[in-house]
Order: sequence, then C-alpha cells, then structure tokens
Amino acid sequence: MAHEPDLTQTAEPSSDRRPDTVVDAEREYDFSRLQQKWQQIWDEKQPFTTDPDDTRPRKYILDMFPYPSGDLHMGHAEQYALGDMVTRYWRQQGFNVLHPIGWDSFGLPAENAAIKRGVDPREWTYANIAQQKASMKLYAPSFDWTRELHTSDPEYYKWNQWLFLEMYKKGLAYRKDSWVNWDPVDQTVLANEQVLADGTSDRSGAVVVKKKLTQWYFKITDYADRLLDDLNQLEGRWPTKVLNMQRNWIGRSVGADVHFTIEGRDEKVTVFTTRPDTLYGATFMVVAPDSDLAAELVAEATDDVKAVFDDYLVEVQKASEIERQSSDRPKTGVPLGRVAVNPLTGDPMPVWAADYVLADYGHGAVMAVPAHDQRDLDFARKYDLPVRVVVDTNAPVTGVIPKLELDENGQAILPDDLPELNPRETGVALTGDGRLMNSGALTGLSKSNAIKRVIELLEASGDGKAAKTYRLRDWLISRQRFWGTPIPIVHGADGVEVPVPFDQLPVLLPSTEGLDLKPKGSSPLGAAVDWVNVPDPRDGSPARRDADTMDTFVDSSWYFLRFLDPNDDERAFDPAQASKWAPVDQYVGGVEHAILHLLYARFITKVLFDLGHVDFTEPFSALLNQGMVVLDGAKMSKSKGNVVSLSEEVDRHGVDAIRLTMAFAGPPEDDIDWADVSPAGSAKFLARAFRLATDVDSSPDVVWADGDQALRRVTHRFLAEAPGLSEAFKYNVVVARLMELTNAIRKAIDAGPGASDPAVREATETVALGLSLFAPYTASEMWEKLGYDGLGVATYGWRKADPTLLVETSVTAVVQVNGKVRDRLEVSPKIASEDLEALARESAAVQRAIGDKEIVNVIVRAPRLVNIAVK
Ligand code: ANZ
Repeated sequence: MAHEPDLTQTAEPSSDRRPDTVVDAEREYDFSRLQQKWQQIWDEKQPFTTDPDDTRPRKYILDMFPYPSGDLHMGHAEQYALGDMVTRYWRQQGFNVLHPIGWDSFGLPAENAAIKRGVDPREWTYANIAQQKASMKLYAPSFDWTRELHTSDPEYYKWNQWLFLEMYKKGLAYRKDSWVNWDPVDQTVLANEQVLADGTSDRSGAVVVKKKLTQWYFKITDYADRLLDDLNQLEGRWPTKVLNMQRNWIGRSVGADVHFTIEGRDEKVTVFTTRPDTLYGATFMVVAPDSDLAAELVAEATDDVKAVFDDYLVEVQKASEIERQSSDRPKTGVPLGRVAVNPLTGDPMPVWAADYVLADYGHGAVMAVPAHDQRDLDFARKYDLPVRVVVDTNAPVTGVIPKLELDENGQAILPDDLPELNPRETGVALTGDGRLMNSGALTGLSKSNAIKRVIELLEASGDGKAAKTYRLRDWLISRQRFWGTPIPIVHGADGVEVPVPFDQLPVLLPSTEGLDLKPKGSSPLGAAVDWVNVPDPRDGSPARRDADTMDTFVDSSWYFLRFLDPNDDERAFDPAQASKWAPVDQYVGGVEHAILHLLYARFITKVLFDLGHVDFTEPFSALLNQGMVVLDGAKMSKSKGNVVSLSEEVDRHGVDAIRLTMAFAGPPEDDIDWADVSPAGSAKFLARAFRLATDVDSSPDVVWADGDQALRRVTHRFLAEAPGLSEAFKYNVVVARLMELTNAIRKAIDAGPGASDPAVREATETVALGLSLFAPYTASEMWEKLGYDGLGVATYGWRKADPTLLVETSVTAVVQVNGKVRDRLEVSPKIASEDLEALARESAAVQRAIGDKEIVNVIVRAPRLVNIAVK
C-alpha cells in the first residue's frame, strides 16, 4: 500500500503571500462552497445523461448497485470513487459512456425493520433510498440519474415475473420437494450459497437446519458445463481469485457411473466415482442414510436392522452438511443387511449407510475403496471391513513400463519385492498416482490408463459409463417472506400449476394493512386472503396464488439490461439496445459477490441468450474488485466500534479530498488502511492545485508552443503516461504525477517564467483535466477559473502529447577506466559512437585516470557507456 508523501515538504514557497486567512472568496479553496455550487448545476443540467443515439464508440461501465441501507459508508465510497474514475476516464477519451445506478431494494432487512417498527417495508425502503441518494449525489459519481431504477417497483419486478415464466415454459423453473436449508431465525429457506462454512446463515447467523419442503428452483445445473467452460473467456479480465472461486463452486468431477447388482433386488444401484481404476479394491458400498435409496434398501431388511437404521437417521438429521463433509469427524454408520456385487471381481460387498455420504451428490451412494480413499479407510478400520490395495503408489508412473510376466491364465504375476503398502496398519489411504496391482488384466497399467480401460470395460458390459458430476445444485429461488417478487403461479384446485398469463402481470404485492409479516414458516402472503384467493386463469374456478416470493438474487441477475431501457413497459429490455451496449465493459464491485451474484447473472445471461433475447453469453466482460477500507488493519464493524464515518470525513475534508485519498492510497484491489492515509494531505494538495488556476495570467487562446519548454516537457510526459496508467487502474500513480506537475507549475510561476507564460496555462489546464477523474468539484471550478464552461472539464477530451516534447534531450553517459567510473557526460541520446568516444577521451578526469598508461581496448555503448581498458 502506498503511503502519502509528506505534502508539507512541498508546500508552496509563496504561501506567505497567500495565508489561509485571506478573505478572498474567489481565491480561497472552500470545498463546501464548491460542492454546493456544482451540485446544483449538475442537478439542473444532468450532464451525464447518456444519449443512446450518439454514434461515438461506446462503453458500459457499471457499479454493483447498492442495497438501500440508508447512508453511504466508506466501502461505498471506495467502490463509487473507483467506478467513477473508470467512467470519467473513458468519457475523457471520447467514448459515449453509460454509467447508470439503481437500488437493489427488495430484501430481508427492510422486512425485518418493518416488523420491528410496524411500518410497511415500502416506507422504510423508499425513505432509505431518498437518504442514500442524497449522500450519493454529494459524493458526485457521474451517473446517468435518468435511468435510476428500484427493483421493488412493480415496473421492475413485473419483468422478474416475465423471466420466471419464460424459464417455466422451458422447464428451467420447477417445483420439487426436497431437503432444504432452513433458517430458524428468519424462518425462511436459504440457498446453499447462503449457508456459511460453519453451517450458519450468512444473514441471521442462526445454525441452519434441514427441512423437507416444496420449493421453486431454477435449473442452473443444466448450465454447469457452460458456466465452467466460459470462465476461460474471462481469463485475464476477471480477477483470478474470482474465476477460481466460480470454478470450485461449480465443482465438476470427471469419472464414471458404475451400476452394481444388489442381491435379491432387480434394480441396480449406481454410484459415481472419480476412481474407476480402483474398482478391484471396492470392498463395500455406502449409501447416504437420508436418501430414498437407503429407505428402499432397508425396507427389505430385518426389523432389527430397520430399528437400528431409524435411530441412526434421527441422529444424522441433526448434523449440518458441512459437518458431514468434514474429514476429521469420527465416522459412523449402520449396515443395511444387503449385499452388492463387485462387477469385476464378483466379490460380495456389504451395503452400509453412513453420513459421510451425501444424499444429493452424485447418486447418493459410493463404492468404498478403503485402500485408496481416506474416508472409506477410516470407516473400514472402525467397522472392520476388508481393505484391498489395488494401486502400487510406489511404482514409477513414467518411463518404461516394466514388462510383466503372465501366468497361464494371462494374469500378471506380480514381482515379489513390492514395497509395504498397508493402509489398514498405517491408517493412511494411498491416494497418489501409481500402477495397478491385484487387478486382474489391469495390473501394471498406470492410474490414468486404468481409468480409461475400466470405463471401456464397463461400457462394453453395460455395467457403467463415463460420467461427470457437479458440486453445483439447482438454485432455490422461493422465499417465505413478503418483501420480494411474487411468484407468478396460481395453484388450481386440482393441484395443477397455472402460470399467470402475461397480460395479468405484474402480480402486485398486496398492501401490508392487517397483514402479520412476522416469520412463521410459511409466506405471510398466504394470509392475505383477498390477494391469495383468485380465479383459476383456466376457467375461473377458485384457486390460490403461490404465496412465496423470489430470492432477491433474481432481481440482480439481469438488472444491467434494464438500465438500457428502464422505462420500457412493453418488455424487460430492448434487444437492440442490449446488442448495442451490453455486455458490460467494466463491472466494479466487492469481492463478496464473487460467487452468488456473478454466477446467477452469468446463468441468466446464458438463459436469455438461449431464449434469443440477447446476442452474448457473458454479462460482464471485465471485473474489478476493489479492496476494503480498514482501520489499523481491522475490518470496520459497528460491534468493534472502529467505524470511520464517511459523512464525518466528508464534512471535515470535502468530497474531492476523500475521493482523491481513495485513488492515491494504492492499487484499487488492495485494502486501504484509513490510519495510513491522509485526507488532510489530499485536501491541501487540492487547494494548491486550485490556486494555480486562480494564478494563471494568460488568456485561453495563447499559443502553447511559445511556452517554457522545460514545463511543457513535464506536462506532455503526463499527457503521454496518464492514459496507460489509468487503463491499468494505476490511479495512485496518476495522482502522484499530478502532484509532480502541480509542483513544477508552482515553481514556474514563482521562480521561473511566471504566471503569464503559455506553458503555465497549458500545464494548469492539464492538471484540471487530470483531476476531473478524481476531484470533480475542484476540477470543474478550476476549469471555470481558466475561462471555460466548468461543466466541460468532464467532456473536453484528452490532449495528445506532442512527441517532440517527449524526446529526452540529454542522457547521462558513464565513462569508466578499467571498470571504475571516472566521469559522467551529458550527451544527446542520438550521439554516434565515435563522437561519444572522442568526448570521453577529452575528459580531464578520464585523462588523469589514464595517466601514462597504454590504452589497450575501448568499448563504446552509445549513448550510455564508454569503457576504456589500460595497461
Ligand atoms: C471410489 C473412490 C476411490 C473414490 C478412491 C475416491 C477415491 P469429488 O472429487 O469431490 O467429486 N463420492 C461420490 N458420491 C458421493 C457422495 N454422495 N457423498 C460423498 N462422497 C461421494 O469426489 C468424488 C468421490 O467422492 C467419488 O469417487 C466417491 O468416492 C465419493 F480411491 O469412488 B470415489
């Protein structure tokens, strides 16, 4: 993280002539006056309204939209400063930039607050939005406010309902009974993504329990391969960390499905394995106790087995999924009294139920290979089940394959000197690569060849096939809460789901009058009698609305498209506009959305593509995750009492100083420690820059070329470098260069060619243009002081650097005698080797070093080095 240079060191030499107390309103840097003035102008003129018909090249820059919690905090401040730098940069480069904003305004906090205070969630939400919008406006991100949207407006959520129905038609929205994550505090279901690693709810903190319920799902698993494979397109444009988190979340495993015969049962049991090569070592089978399969298998068992199983199942249901997957948890299980048959060896494999096998992964059953899988080994050791080593993990896997001797049956004869491989004794499963042993005709094959071979054998015999499985589950989208989008389905008296016809959308949320919103396990909407009881759209007979609402992640999965056409009441968005503007060129937001929101938005984009509504398959071409703002190395939190208040910081130092501090603190991906930065220093710098504009003493139409060349060189170096630095998000370096340029101008005014030199004007205008990315109030006012329309600083454009001013006029050549530096010469970068050598020989210092020794060799590397060897 960059530290601020000590700005007091570079305090302007002439400050004695301009003490801070001078009551010259025009010259004084009074940030609150500037804020008031420009706020009003921007509000009136809406200068950042994007004209869709503008034919210049386009950029769509999007900040993740906020949940309206009431006020802006430091985290918002960093994100919106960053998104705005990107936006203002591209605007300055001549692009027609779209930079919209809206409110992710459905969700639980509003509902919980409403319950606590007995007001309608609408009231709480829209009051918060008004408050937050005011602080947002003061903070001055250059948004197109004409496109502002609220996801809790019927004009918005109508299109969630449309999307739902489109997906329903395609079989991508469906209802099923299943074990779901239940938050006992918020009394609602949670998506897997909302359950934290310790098994608690990411919102209420309650320990999540399992409950069997009928819920609505979106079939995101149909898109697992595309969601995974398309991440490759984003390589280098999204943070690697986010790409990997998405990959892990989807969690594709490649292997085989193997069908096992169960004695006394017609139907086979299928298991998924990533290690079909170890099939010879499969000595028992384990099924998930809470699976339908376990119930079916135990149904045929003796009463004793059933009783033991039933007790075990009760215990299992108390454990969270995370606990069940933990590798160091003692293994438990019960036998089901059934026997499977190993298709390769014909050996019997007892069937057990154990909770380390999950019901909803793969097929909810595994072939246990205790020698090569740690969990299976722990289990086998506990219940004394056979362990059979089938991969020699000490054997070399590359190089020449040892020629195996075969016995009369064509089976390989194993060498006697096999190293000790005894997981039953050691307790450590042999999970590494190696060569097969104890595996009939497979013996001697490497693991990877054996995997292929076993799949061939299984496919030939019909006992299995190549298969993939995923960690990703379908997206549970129904919630038993009020403040969300009603699901547009009516349940007929005959139990049939009837989609609400499009022309009856939106299904509006009812008023909360007389409605108890308190969570009670089913949606509060169910109690809105007039709302829930509706005629069946098919025939008008009595029917009931589905009372659940949608997960708010549905709202944010496509909002970037609604901004293109936010008032369209005919459709969710205009495909022509989508084709013009989307995908988003640069998305900016917090890494906390690395999985959920981004995955859902990617999924819905692919669905919309398949439905023919958009012509691209990834929503966000580039992603930038800003770091966090911390204090003394610790995350700010109300409970720790270490929260820095943004509004207090803004009151003290001004918006521009806070924004500049965010930019200057270091690379945007890094955390900013507010204890290490100096907003006061930023304010001081801004005041210095501002005063330059009041000092410039020339008219806007002076001829630059006539100006002081040394200052012009500094200006043009900045003009040349700032764009590349900005595109690499090295805003901190841009700010540092702006500080250098400011110092050079001050020097030129006070001790150089003076305030009327054209180069001073050129340089000061450049500072204003540069600052407009970070400090819009100061930059606008400077621009106005310099004789332009202050609004124009944002759209003026970027000046091209004059290449002749970028050429270095001299470089330092080093002259060595016998490797020792004897002189340094200022020479032209284009100097010829002969000329450089002649200059070096002429140097008095060099001549002294040579003395009367003989020159034996001269090496010249123009323009930087001459090395003279003497003897
Ligand atoms: C036999 C075997 C032998 C396995 C071996 C592994 C090593 P990933 O990589 O996470 O996909 N498995 C399959 N379904 C399961 C379930 N519902 N609950 C718990 N475990 C399950 O893991 C795939 C492996 O996890 C599968 O490969 C299976 O064990 C187990 F030396 O099959 B394996």
